[in-house]
Amino acid sequence: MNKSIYASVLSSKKKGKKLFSVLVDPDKFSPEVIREADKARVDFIFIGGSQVKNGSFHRCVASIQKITNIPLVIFPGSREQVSEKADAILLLSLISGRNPDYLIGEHIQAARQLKRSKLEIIPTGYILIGGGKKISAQAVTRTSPIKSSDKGLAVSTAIAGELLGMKMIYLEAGSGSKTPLSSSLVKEVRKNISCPVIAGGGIDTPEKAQALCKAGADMIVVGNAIEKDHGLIVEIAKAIHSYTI
Ligand code: 1GP
Repeated sequence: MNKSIYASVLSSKKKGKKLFSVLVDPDKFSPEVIREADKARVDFIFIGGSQVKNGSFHRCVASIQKITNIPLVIFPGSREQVSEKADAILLLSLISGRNPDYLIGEHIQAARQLKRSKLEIIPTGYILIGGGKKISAQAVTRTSPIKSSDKGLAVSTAIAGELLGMKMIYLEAGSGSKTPLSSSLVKEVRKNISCPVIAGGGIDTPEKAQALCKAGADMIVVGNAIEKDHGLIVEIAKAIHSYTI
């Protein structure tokens, strides 16, 4: 039996090995991205998003599985994004927001299907960090992000998530954000919790990915930048996988 995805994340964290996940938006899916991810030995493919048209999600899951053996992890934008064909799902609770639908409501709607499925379920605290421009997750979820200058609130939110039993904390600067997470914020969160920290949003160079690894992120997620330039997958993978503490 394959080792569980969460167990492999924990084991990498213990060894100080940083992980790279490529995020696929099903509406913009290109098989070339998956082939490049294979070449670059990307650790996980994330699939999902907050504005995905329904049919494309399931078609895309099936297509990816035909091309690669890289574990496929659902990063759900809504309860419709559940597929038995994936390996795992991040059961995201938007703990930076106060919209009950994204804290627990969507989960209740999907609960029975998830319970019946063989998907590995990884409860994950999802924290939106805002800077300048409004990010799309903010509009979709009708919540306010935590200001990037408010490190204290970001840290307390991450601690609360971990105490509630969430197995990972995902710090999100927003899809296509002009400014990725600040290293100092990631550092503060890392210092105060012990579960794996995921960093995503606006990472578009190997240097930015490496800076967040240095700050303490255990996994880096990149979507938009690699859709525009597939060659970046290999470069960012090298930067992340060669990083040593
Ligand atoms: C978005 O964190 C992910 O939810 C990735 O963001 O598309 O900006 O890389 P980008």
